[in-house]
Amino acid sequence: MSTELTVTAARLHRVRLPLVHAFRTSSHRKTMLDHILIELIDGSGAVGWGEIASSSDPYYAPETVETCWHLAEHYLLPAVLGKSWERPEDVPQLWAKVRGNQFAKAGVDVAAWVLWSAAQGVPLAQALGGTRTEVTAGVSLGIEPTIADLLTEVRRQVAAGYPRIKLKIAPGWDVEPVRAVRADFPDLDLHVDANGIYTESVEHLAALRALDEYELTMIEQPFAPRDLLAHARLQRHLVTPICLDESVETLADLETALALEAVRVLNIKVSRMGGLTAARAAHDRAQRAGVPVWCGGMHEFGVGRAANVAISSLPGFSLPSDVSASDKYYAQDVIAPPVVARQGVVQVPTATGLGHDVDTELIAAHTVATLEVKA
Ligand code: OSB
Ligand code: MG
Repeated sequence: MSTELTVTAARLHRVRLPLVHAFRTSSHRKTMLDHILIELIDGSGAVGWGEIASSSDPYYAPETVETCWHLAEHYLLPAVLGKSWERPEDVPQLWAKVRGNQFAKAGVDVAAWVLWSAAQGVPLAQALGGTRTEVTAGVSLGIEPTIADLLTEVRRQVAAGYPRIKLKIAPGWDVEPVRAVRADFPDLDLHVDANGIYTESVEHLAALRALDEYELTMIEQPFAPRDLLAHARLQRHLVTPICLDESVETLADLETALALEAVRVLNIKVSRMGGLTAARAAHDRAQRAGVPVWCGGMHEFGVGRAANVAISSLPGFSLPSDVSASDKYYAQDVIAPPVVARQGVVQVPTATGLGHDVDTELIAAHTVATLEVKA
């Protein structure tokens, strides 16, 4: 069935939620997040929700909450409002002139997919071509004050049933925490994520090569995002597969990484790729190349989390995704029911569209800014 959709109004909500447990990466520490929830509203009054999950500061990616708001208000929504489209894949075409700004684009793209799948009467996962009825979740653990604190967190998450743990690392917090966790959990599916902090200095390379001893599933993004050659050089000396995250913002980035043999595993983030259309294309390309993928996260609120679950239902997502249950992150989530995991497994919703209700009262209670724009 082909339906034309026209978004006639849109709302932005800047929403602040506290994390249940402070999170530290190689670049920064955070205790609360401001994400921008987006409503796209069509002529019939139907609403599609999306989420801009940008960090507040430009340390993971160049975008911030303010740049995303600016892009949505002045470029992306004006490009979409009043235009008719048949499929969500048509929506990114409407802002094709806008370079970069993947996080801002992703929020609007997800809202378009949610609006469309609800209008079609199908679950978002099915609209994307997903085949899994459940997806396996891993947990990403930040840098903790001490090794003992880290071991407490690992024990807690393993006891909750999560089958894979990823540890954030940084120079000075790499071989030691990995050795400690490995000693207590010899068979755990374990990997590390450096968020691009290492260089090819003698000391850094020694630490990265020492990690090869611990049977990690992957080492994620050791070097700076644009330094694909450094990743290719390191991979030649490692048995452990290198996974790329920040380096891959576009399909062309993925193509280059494949050509350089800089990527053996791909972290596909809906936000970092600019939305579900691009994330699915990256999945398809990686599958053709025989590269396993998993879905990374940005501590999404429930709306973005539901989109991550949906994309993780595609067949090439063969490794556990960072789609832990809502309660790993937030005391109360913006969707009902929240995302739950049983023994590390999350069910893919069968309800149409997003597959969860959006809790507008909870959102209103945590909103710090709103904006409505009309065609
Ligand atoms: O590199 O995957 C990352 C959070 C903020 C910035 C970067 C990253 C992360 C995570 C969180 O690892 C994963 C999650 O949402 O559970
Ligand atoms: Mg990462």
